[in-house]
Amino acid sequence: MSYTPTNALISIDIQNDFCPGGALAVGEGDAIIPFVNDQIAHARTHNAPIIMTQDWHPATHASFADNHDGKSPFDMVEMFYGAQVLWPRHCVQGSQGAAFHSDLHVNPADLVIRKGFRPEIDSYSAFFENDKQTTTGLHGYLQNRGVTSVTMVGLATDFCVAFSALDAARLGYQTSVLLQGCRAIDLDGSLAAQLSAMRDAGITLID
Ligand code: VGL
Ligand code: ZN
Repeated sequence: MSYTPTNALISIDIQNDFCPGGALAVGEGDAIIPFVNDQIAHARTHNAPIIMTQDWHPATHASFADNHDGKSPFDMVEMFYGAQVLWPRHCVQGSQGAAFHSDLHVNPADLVIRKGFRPEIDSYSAFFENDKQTTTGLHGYLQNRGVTSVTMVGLATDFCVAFSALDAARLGYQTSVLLQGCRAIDLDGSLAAQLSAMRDAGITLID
């Protein structure tokens, strides 16, 4: 007899640079970690797939404001794939800022997806880069493991978590976001906008 869990836990970008003291700190970013560790332990007891994403940029990355003459963090620019926010330099490959927060229980993860490593494309979603076409490989992995539903936690609610959840729903996964396990950047109303976009897409938001 064998039982294949169909729900995967996906933890998004719980890295030092998104936590207090980091280069792109999300308010209370580290406060979610005990809750996330509980979710990881729960998933492990059910043998449910556990996936973590890691924002992983080269120093030359096009999303960094300081790679654009005369631009500042949080300015908007047009990239070949559309509008893009410019960010402070963050999650540079191999840096301490790119490392997972040391309190996060990383060992139980089955798969770590690194994203944002192509210099010319930013990548918020765990599934597709911001051009909406280049894949990370996560969809194929989940299909191979028989996953039909996903539960998401992580940073930041209104960017990488929302983009990941919206792609998951579009790909046909039943998608839930555990808001206790998320914190937001909230740039110009982005949190409210993304929460309503997720609701409109049929994503279950759990308080
Ligand atoms: C993120 C901005 C830039 C995120 C990553 O993890 O939400 N936000 N890179
Ligand atoms: Zn990034």
